[in-house]
This record gives sequence, C-alpha cells and structure tokens, in this order.
Amino acid sequence: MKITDAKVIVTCPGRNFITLKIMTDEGVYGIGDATLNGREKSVVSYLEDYVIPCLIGRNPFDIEDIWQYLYRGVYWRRGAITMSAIAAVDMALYDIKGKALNTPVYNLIGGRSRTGVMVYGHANGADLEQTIDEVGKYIDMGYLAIRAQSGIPGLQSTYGVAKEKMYYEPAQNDASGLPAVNEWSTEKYLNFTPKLFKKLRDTYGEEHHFLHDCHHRLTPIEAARLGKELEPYHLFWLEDTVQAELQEGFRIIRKHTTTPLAVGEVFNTIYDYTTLFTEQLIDYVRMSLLRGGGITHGLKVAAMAGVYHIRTGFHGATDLSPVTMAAALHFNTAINNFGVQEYMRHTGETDAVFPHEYYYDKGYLHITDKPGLGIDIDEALAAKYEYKRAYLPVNRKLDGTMFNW
Ligand code: CS2
Ligand code: MG
Repeated sequence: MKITDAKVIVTCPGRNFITLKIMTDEGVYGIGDATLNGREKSVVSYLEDYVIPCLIGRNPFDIEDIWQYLYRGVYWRRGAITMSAIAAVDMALYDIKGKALNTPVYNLIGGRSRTGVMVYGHANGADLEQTIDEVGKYIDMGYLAIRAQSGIPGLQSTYGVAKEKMYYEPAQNDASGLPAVNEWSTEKYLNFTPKLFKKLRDTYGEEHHFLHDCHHRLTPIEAARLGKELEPYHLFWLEDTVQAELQEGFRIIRKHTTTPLAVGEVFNTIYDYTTLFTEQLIDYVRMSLLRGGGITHGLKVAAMAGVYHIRTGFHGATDLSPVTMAAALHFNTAINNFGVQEYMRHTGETDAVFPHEYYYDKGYLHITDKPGLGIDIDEALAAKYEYKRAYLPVNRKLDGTMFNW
C-alpha cells in the first residue's frame, strides 16, 4: 500500500478545526486532527508546505518510521505546531492501518483493557450557587467525575465559565477582532476556591470525583496552600497549578500537599515530563494525543508514566476535534494506566461534520469495533463553515500586569 495524496480540511462549525486526510493507492484513507486553538493556520501551512510532500509514496503501515522521520528529520524539534502536525499524520496512519486490517485501532495497541472510559464533565457557573447547581445537573446525567469552575467574586471574568451552559468555548475576540482581555486576582481566587469545594462536598457528599483547573495561575507556594486547603474535600486532581515549564517547581507543591496533581495539556513531548515523572511530582498526564505527537508518542509517554505510578488524564476540550476524542478513546481503552478522559462535549453542529461511533453512557464513553478510529469527516458539510480567526483570551492582573490566561 502507498500514500498517494493528502489534504488539509479547514472547517468552522462554531469553532475552527483542522483535519488531515491521507489517501492511499488501495482506496483506504485515514483522518487526523491538527487543530491548534488560536493558531490553526500555522499547522495548515506546516502540513501543506512541508509534511505532505514527504509522505507521498510511503507505506502507511510504517507508522514508527514516519513518526521518527517527521520528528528527527525537521531538525527544529518539538513545539505545539510541529507536534500537532505529526499527531495528525500519526492518527491518520493508525486509522488507515485499522481499516486495512479490518480491526479497531485499540486492537493495534494492546487490545481492550476496560469495558468503558470514565470521563469528566465541565460544570461551571457565574458564582458559587450556580456552579453547585450545575454540578448537580452533571450528577443527574450520570457523571462519576465532574470538574467545577466558578466565577470569582469581584472579578468580571475568569477561566472556565461558559457563556452558554453545557458548552464551553474559550476562543473569543474582542470588538476589534483581537484577543479578549480577562482579569485576574490570585488573592480573590485563593480565598474563594476552598469555599466552593467545601460547599460541593457538603451538598453532594463523598461519592463523586471532583476536579479543578487552576489554569497555570499560581506560584508553587500558592499551589501548595490551595492543595493543602482542599485536602479535606478529596479532589480527584488539581490541574495546571503553575506554569509548568519549570518542572522543579512541583517539588515545592508536592512537599506540602497530598492533593493529586495533573499537568501537561500545553506540553508536547515526553521531555516536558522527565523530572515530573522520575521524581513522582505529579499523578496524571494531561498532554493529549493531539498536542503530544499522536498515538505513537503517547504510547511512549504512558509507558514511562506507568513506571512512576502516574496515570493518563488526557485533555479533551472543545478545541480538540472529535477525531482526537476518537483516537484518545481507543488509546484509553487499550493502556493499563488510564485515569480519566476529559469530555467537554462538542455541539451537534460539530458532531454532524465528524460522524463517529463513540457514545456516552452513565459516566463513560464507549467505542465500537468499527475498523480504524471509527470516525469520518463530512467534507461537503465541512466546506459550508468558513474559517474565522479566533484568539484565546489574554489575562491581566487587576493592576494591568500581563499574566497567564
Ligand atoms: C482547559 C481548556 O480543558 C481544559 O482543561 O485548560 O479549556 C483550555 O483552556 C483550552 O483547551 C484552550 O484552548
Ligand atoms: Mg486545563
């Protein structure tokens, strides 16, 4: 079998998605997600101008060699754009291989290790009361794990609070078409957050897993304070506590609290984790197959994480397309050290562009045995949705200091 052609499909059913489609001389094709929220067109060019010419004529079954060629061969290794492009190729090649061998992708990477994939939903509200109510709605929908994010008293905006319920899309421009500006106060946030989780436990008891995303906004000692204050509420994890380029920063957090830590949705290679793994400074890997170079790289990361008692908890926000969700579900079904999968549901409009096999049932996502990834792209429908540049917000402290969003 030979790769004969490939193309990049840009569509915007409510938000931008970038999909790579690889075609072969035996009529089998595969698809992969290449969406990089807020910088989508960069990956389009990376694929069209540089990667696709190198794929033509190759055997699509040679997944490892093609991965190594695209990773080592570029010389300028790593980075979100490079690794998202490599991920799209890798997902598409696994899709092709599964279809050609008439088997679902999970059978190519170890077979079935579990009957379903536990997911966590996103409850959020403008204030504490609304957030408590929203968590109750997710419990009523059968979720076993729920992330809770709330507006912070005294702040006009913050991370994780959706404009419309049951769907959160962070990409938003201001009136001039440039990044919206959010505001931040660590003090207000640290004083408020423990109250939210005390109220959640007082209201719903101990049965459900509660998660929370700090979204890169604390220093290590601030994260240590929050982790310690949340210990009575037994969170499943505290996510992205600090800007994690400084892996050693987690030593301070770990010294002070037993609250489990998750990090890495902005990471893109195993090297972002080496200190965090070998010193057991975290508990969950957030780096998705999309940002982290696909299934081939994900298997290496999960294997190394497993040596250090670390489980996966992949990123699964709306800006990762249903193609990444499909690939993640095959991956999560097969590996042993699976933890949880983020499931920020896409809209019906998006799901129509990406018809897929996976489905939600009582707190779990399930895949079927359809060969390949079990997902497709409706190109005619995709063509109806024009690309619209949309930035992620920026974030400033109340005194105007530029900060992490
Ligand atoms: C968040 C994301 O889902 C999460 O944990 O961190 O919503 C993140 O803000 C977006 O994916 C950014 O595009
Ligand atoms: Mg996050």
